Amino acid sequence: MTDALWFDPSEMLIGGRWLRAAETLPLGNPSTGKTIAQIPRGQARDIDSAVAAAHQALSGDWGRMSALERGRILTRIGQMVLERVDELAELEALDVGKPLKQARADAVALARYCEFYGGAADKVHGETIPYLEGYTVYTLRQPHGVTGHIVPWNYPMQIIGRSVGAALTMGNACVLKPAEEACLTALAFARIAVDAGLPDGALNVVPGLGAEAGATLTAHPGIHHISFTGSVATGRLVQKSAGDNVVPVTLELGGKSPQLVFDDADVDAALPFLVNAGIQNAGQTCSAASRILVHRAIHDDVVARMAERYSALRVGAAMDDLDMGPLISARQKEIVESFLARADGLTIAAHGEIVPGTDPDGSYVRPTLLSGVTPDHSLAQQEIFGPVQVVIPFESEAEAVQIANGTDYGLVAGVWTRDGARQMRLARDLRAGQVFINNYGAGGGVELPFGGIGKSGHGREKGFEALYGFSQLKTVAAHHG
Ligand code: TXE
Repeated sequence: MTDALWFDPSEMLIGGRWLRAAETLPLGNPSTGKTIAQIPRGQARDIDSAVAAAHQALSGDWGRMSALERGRILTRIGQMVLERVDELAELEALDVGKPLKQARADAVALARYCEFYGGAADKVHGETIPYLEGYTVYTLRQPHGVTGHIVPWNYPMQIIGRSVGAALTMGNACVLKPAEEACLTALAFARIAVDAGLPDGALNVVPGLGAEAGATLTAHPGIHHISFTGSVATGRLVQKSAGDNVVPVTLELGGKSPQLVFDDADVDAALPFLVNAGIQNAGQTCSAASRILVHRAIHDDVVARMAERYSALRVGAAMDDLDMGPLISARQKEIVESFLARADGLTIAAHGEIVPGTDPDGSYVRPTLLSGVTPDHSLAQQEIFGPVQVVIPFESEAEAVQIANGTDYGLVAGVWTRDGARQMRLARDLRAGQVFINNYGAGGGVELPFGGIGKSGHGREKGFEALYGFSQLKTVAAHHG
């Protein structure tokens, strides 16, 4: 076991108790390919116990707690996360393979979610509605009950912050199934939450395989809401399970997000955003800007300047804290390489460099910038989930919008132009849950509602919208004469 571990990762949290599962799974370090820990392989019976514990929490202290008190606990968790930012960053870097400074930013974001939601807990109000004479009508926002959270491996801390943080704020009791590839910070977060005074059963964490613990959780009749972040294929299964139990589901399924660069853009300002939004977390970011659409008049110049940045990128072990780490797994590396094998006929504008001395068993790939790509090419249509960006030229605003909207996805879009009217037109016309104008926030913005259109999913997380999503509205009509 690695020195960075200050707890036993083979234990899961159910009803306030740390328990061992009947079986464990090896957890790999993507930088070295070595096993760093054994984690629980949660089974159906563990999920059953976790759901039962969550129900018990709702009928106990947690269910009776005021919004103010819930907010205080969330705020306390946020403070304790901040105190342990470096430890959490180290765990995330080891587990996910992201460079330390990126892992640290995720830990700070987790704290920020807890602070934001802690402060918001008592600020979600209902309304009074004028109705018939002799009536008083008002609305109440109440928790769904038990919420199931399926979290992927790419941003465990941020996704736990935005989904579990918001669900707890509204008084739900949560069952969290982190990804089998990366669950250390989920377990660490749970330990911090318990230390901060979160009542038993309000948060239960059962690591395990998607097809076992994950599928049991999403199909469980005792769950009242499901929040899922992951692939489209698994999202479909999750939505079917939610349909069988007739419960609401929030799906965040990734994307093929574009940044549009017009010929009046401030290219100097755009450049760092264009590149970083493609290679951040080795491109394994749902809102990665994997397509760069550039006006023909400045296309060659932008490609050359992006290529210059690509050539300076250095890839290495997470702990070496370079520009990019490895991919999460050998499997993800195979997926990315199979996409690159289809790049025949495209121009490789530039590569980054894997620094000498990296472990041959780590899942490293070179960041790759491709130009000369047509909008219908599979590399311009499908989510690669690796450090690969395609540059596509356009002639007019109308064509840019058509290309930008021309995939199955619609998560985020970025627009670089100084023309204010064009900014407004594109904000209206781009098919995306978030539009950034003269900036691009891959994964950022705790306060900013976030979610997709089309195959990117549905439902909104982050900001106050998440609090509405993690609660249900009740209308009370009182007749008093
Ligand atoms: O995803 P899965 P994977 C995309 C990305 C990537 C691809 C495959 O394109 O290359 O998906 O990644 C749990 N019932 N994204 O295989 O299978 C699983 O245990 C319930 C985009 O990792 O969707 C994990 O916790 N749960 C993305 C989570 O689902 C199940 C983030 C994600 O796994 C399950 C990750 C089942 N039947 C991948 N099967 C984003 N939107 O950011 C698996 N899981």
